[in-house]
Amino acid sequence: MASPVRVVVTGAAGQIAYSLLYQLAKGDVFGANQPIILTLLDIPPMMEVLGGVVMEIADCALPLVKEVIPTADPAVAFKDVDAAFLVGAMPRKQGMERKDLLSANVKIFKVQGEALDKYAKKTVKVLVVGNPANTNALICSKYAPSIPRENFSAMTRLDQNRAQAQLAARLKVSVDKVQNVIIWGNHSSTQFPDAAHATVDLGSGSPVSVESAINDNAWLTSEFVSTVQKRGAAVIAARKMSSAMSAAKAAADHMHDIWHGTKPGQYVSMGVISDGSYDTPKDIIFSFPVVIENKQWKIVKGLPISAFAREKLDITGKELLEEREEAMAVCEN
Ligand code: NAX
Repeated sequence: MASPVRVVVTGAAGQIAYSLLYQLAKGDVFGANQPIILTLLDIPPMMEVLGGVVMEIADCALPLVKEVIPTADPAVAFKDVDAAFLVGAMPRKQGMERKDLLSANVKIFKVQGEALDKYAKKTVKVLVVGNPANTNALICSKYAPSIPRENFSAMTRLDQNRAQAQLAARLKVSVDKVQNVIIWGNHSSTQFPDAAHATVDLGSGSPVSVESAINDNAWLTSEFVSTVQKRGAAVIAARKMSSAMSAAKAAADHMHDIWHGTKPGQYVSMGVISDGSYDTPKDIIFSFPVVIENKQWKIVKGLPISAFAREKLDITGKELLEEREEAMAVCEN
């Protein structure tokens, strides 16, 4: 049997982690035969709750789990990790401005970046889920200069999965028949869910463009976009809590694809360090379509960008530049 992969989950006593840990422990992400050591980080007041989570992992009786280490100490949590799911962050409280949330959370990611730099393997793959995910990933990477910037990514896979599900429902096909829908930019309400390059297999075996299959450009450029952008808020309104099961599934999908690669002809969206592709600002974590091979992503280049898409890419890029500025001011203080 392979030697265990060492994986840290932060915010391990929270609701996303509660769904994510089961998927990790049963082999959905790193492989059905890949043993795993889980280190679970949360803050000191959550240690009792975390103890309950550890009991439940044991009670799942899953053979791949070799060890579970609950801790409030980043030095323990990040020691020699191969993969990191940075889920833990402060939730937005009533009356709190976006700016206040950003200041509180980027500080967490500064500290965790420093800890990754000091304790993790240099090959560690870091997925940032905690919001504001793109900017947190940027800050985390900045404070972990000994780890390649390409090893940090931010999660927009939930938005991609939501978009794919909306298109599949509209086309009355199962979700796997829809491919290559793109989420551009920030994981926020300025994100741009783009179906212009998406394809659907309607049963003939050879995919056709989603645009031609739906044949309703007004829907694709208005209702579809806003439904995906506002899906998180719709879930909160209904559930009184934010997306957790779907967020955990998306985190698992994201890391699965980093680990095992994307399928030929398919791409996925993730927030990665921008090289200025598609005339986006450089050095922000921007969600692009990527293909992955040997645990390395590459931005899919050369897709035609319509005037409508251009405007959307510019709006979300501008927001990320503003977030970067605010975050740097907080961290340098
Ligand atoms: P919860 O509030 O249920 O759990 C968060 C956990 O993080 C808590 O147990 C808390 O004690 C812990 N925590 C806080 N500070 C910490 C620190 N410094 N070190 C370690 N742990 C710490 O939130 P949950 O619903 O699990 O959501 C977690 C984060 O994911 C939030 O920031 C949320 O906004 C974000 N999301 C991101 C999504 C994305 O697509 N990128 C979608 C889902 C989700 O909204």
